Amino acid sequence: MAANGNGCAQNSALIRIGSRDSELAKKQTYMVRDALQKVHPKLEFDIITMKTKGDKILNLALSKIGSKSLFTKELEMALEEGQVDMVVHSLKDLPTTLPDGLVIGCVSEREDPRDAVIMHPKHTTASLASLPNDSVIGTSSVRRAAQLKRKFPNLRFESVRGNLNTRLRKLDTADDYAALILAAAGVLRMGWADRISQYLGEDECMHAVGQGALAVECREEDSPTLDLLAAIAHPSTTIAAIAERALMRTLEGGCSAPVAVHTKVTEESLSLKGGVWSLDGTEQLVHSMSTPLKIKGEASSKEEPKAKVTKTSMTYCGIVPPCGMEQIMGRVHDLGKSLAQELLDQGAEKILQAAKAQNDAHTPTTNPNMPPSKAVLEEVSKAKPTGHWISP
Ligand code: DPM
Repeated sequence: MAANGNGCAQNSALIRIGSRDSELAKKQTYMVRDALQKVHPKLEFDIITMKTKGDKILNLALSKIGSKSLFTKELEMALEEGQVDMVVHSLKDLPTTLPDGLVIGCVSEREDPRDAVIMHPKHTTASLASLPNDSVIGTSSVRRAAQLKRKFPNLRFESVRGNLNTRLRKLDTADDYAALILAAAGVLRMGWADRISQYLGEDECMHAVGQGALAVECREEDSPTLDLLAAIAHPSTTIAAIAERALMRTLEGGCSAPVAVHTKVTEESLSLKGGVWSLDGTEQLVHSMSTPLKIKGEASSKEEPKAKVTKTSMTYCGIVPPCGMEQIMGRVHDLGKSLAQELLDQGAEKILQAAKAQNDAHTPTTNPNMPPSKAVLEEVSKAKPTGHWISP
């Protein structure tokens, strides 16, 4: 909500929502705005769009830029400075540690979290298994490439940049790629369901942490905005999001590390499967764990969150727990951490460190969790702002 001079929220009928300005990002922001409008018909919402560093750097692969908040930083600064009251992100683009003073006020219902195959028009009846040897698959995700190289060693994987519209145009109007791998969620939200030839199952390609869910970030002290967001929080998606992010945070994985998950939330239990891969997919560690969700005396996972968040005393990997579900969220957070610890005990650290070192060998950045080095920034300043980075 509108901030006054000292950064505190005050009651105001106009809510300003920050968003990246790609078509998908705006579609996602409209979804959140419409949900809020439905619950709060009297309020007025304004959407303010901006470009992020990730939208401007187009000549480097995601894993090579080496900054964790590539798609979020400029928006978070606007939030901190009180220019906007909330920001809508794809949850998977939000680092597991947020800047001080900011929280994820709510996670909305997850779209299909799987990855999908979009074929070149000449291959529409094919599947990854039936593509000719040495076909080139476009993806900038080391997570997808590692898992799919393992499964389909006869295919080649190459980076593709640009937002969803740009990528699809690159696929359709040239012969560079036989297919693209994209998150089904983005493709579906763009209204391109008919372009999906194949959904990848957990045995082929486990999805990214947070994939398919939207997160709304706000200032932790802004109780009126937290109250608004509580009304659109989705409990079972929040359960999955917290468990997955706890796993990622404990593994210290980022965009440069092949880390993937598969999560099942029912009324009774949460099952989380997590995996890490070497960049070429030859090494793999996968492990699963589950925990009951219904414990006597606790709110059930399906229970509607009660509105009115008075104070955010505790967050889990930056996420404010839906009201009355603090205990459950604490337990699913512990599950994500335990699963990561199990993977670390089995040797995940060595695999992840080797993957990061291999990435760094091709880039001047030494630590993928650090901001880009001077050499990378020089490359960035040379990059022509011809479009955006990826999708949202
Ligand atoms: C992150 C990754 C990618 C995005 C890495 C990964 C995909 C990069 C690529 C962290 N963010 O998934 O392993 O394929 O080159 C992104 C997309 C969405 C959010 C697009 C996509 C839309 C889906 C969603 C980019 N971020 O993955 O196809 O809401 O989850």
